[in-house]
Amino acid sequence: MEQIKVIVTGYDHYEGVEVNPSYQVPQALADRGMGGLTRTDTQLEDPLRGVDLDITAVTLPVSFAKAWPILHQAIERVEPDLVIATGLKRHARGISMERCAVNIKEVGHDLACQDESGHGPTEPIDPDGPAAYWTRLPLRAILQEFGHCGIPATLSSDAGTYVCNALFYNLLGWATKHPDVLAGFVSLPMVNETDPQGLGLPLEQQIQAIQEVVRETVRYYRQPSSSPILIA
Ligand code: PCA
Repeated sequence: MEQIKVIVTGYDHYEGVEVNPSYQVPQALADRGMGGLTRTDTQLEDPLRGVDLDITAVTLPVSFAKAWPILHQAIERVEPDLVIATGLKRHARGISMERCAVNIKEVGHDLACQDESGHGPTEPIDPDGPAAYWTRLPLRAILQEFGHCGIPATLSSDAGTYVCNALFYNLLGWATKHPDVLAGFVSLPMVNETDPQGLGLPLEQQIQAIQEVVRETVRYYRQPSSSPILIA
């Protein structure tokens, strides 16, 4: 049986957020695996057939300095085939499939660096790095599958300028030297059962969304020509 190792990441505590889906969703995948996921499109063969899927959840601190080194250590330990990072995008209504990571971090998110207007300096993440990296996840196939399952989602060109984007940028920079590994970032909305304004999606639907991301990424990993990566 072919073993495929997956790391799914999220964050522990995020200021002012009671239930952080990016903590809950990776844990649920590590506990349940793909259990309970039923296929809606019977024309495609299930890419998980004959696969021993090993899912590791990694919880990261919301810290520019610490998030990537901790994920990097986990990658060296697990030697994954796929890395799917997640984070919370507070004002999103559905799942945001992130196309690219940009070489910018707004240090002003750190309260200690803010000026009176609440802003701080903007810096490159890697002064010698490219302006952006494209995701390595098959976004078109994933969005099609979301359509079949009725999961609200959009393409996004912007994971922000905070820790999520910096982690995404560092991850994709690492992936350029490891072309066999597929890696990308998915932003999750609030859990609507716990959001005061009911914004976002139910936790179970967010878990299902990341299960679909894993499944379609495994399909692409096993048959690279089967699901184009959408970058435009
Ligand atoms: N969202 C923040 C950091 C942690 C998270 O879940 C961001 O958008 O960068």
